[in-house]
Amino acid sequence: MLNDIESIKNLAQDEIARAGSLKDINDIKAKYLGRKGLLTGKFHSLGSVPREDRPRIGRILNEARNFIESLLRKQEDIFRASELDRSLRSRQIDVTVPGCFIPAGHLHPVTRVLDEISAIFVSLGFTIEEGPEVELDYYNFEALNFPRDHPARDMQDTFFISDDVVLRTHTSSVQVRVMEKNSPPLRVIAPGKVYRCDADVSHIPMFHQLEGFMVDRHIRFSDLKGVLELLIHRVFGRDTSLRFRPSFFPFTEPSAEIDISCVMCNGAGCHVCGGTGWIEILGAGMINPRVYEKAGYDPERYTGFAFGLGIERVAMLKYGIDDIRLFPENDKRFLEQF
Ligand code: FA5
Repeated sequence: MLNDIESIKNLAQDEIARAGSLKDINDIKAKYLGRKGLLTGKFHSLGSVPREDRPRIGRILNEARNFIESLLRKQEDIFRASELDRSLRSRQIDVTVPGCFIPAGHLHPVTRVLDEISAIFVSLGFTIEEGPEVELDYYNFEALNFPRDHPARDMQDTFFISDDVVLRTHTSSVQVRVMEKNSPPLRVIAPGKVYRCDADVSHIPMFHQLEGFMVDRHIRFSDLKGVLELLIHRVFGRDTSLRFRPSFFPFTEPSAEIDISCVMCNGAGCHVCGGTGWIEILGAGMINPRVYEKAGYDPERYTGFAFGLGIERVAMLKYGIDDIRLFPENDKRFLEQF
């Protein structure tokens, strides 16, 4: 028995020394120490050893098992370490390879101007409201004192969805919606997209407007002038002058179109301002009492002003762009310049 144990130990030691992989180690473990392994077999035949020799033989068997197990563990550790080393080497990162350039995006110039102007009004205590772009004829025209057959409807080049539904042609459509839900005092801006069947170097079919209106007791035309002057000075600088020209909108009375001194030539006259030194920038006026009637306000009690600003026009002047159609094109060569 002792000779058998000694030769099993030596055989196992030889095989472990010759093992070439983790798989070999597992096979050797099964061959000697597995359920039907050579050394395990000797444990099973311990019963046939004379009783007085059993403790000694048992101890020798245990020592043989510990010996084989420790050789197997050692060899297994060596194989695992070299496998890890191999896989780390194959995944090595070359820190000298040039990186991939991920260009950082930025806001569209129209969004920038819209945000800048909105922030000015928020600092004056105005709140921001939104209205639907697919709008009822009622809010876009009727409630703003454009009766069905009014010729001023033609000025707006409307896209009709049905007889009673349009793509809103201006953000003035938000006025009566807000008035219906709130009582004065009101200080509101309503920025957003509007649509007109209109396209040339200074007109596009989808553009942005920012509506502003203020309704309270004793609001006067001079309040409108003060607010617009502050706006223009903040956006274009304090040297920019404003000019109010009489105009017509069915929903304001009196109405005005507001020009600013040309920011390209400082009012001297150039191709951008057509040699006049002035550029039209927005429409405005005192809210027509007929609009208050639609909203259920008492026109004897409240007065207010409203104005509507074309955002792309402001962006054109601010950034010196001579073709409005560049804004919706989204050509990166254009957008990257901002
Ligand atoms: C209006 O839309 C009125 N709702 C403005 C208003 C509001 C007046 C409140 C009184 C009180 P108008 O049609 O002029 O007005 O348009 C206002 C601005 O929108 C213009 O000054 C211009 O800057 C811009 N705009 C008009 N049509 C286009 C277009 N097709 N493309 C780009 N900008 C445009």
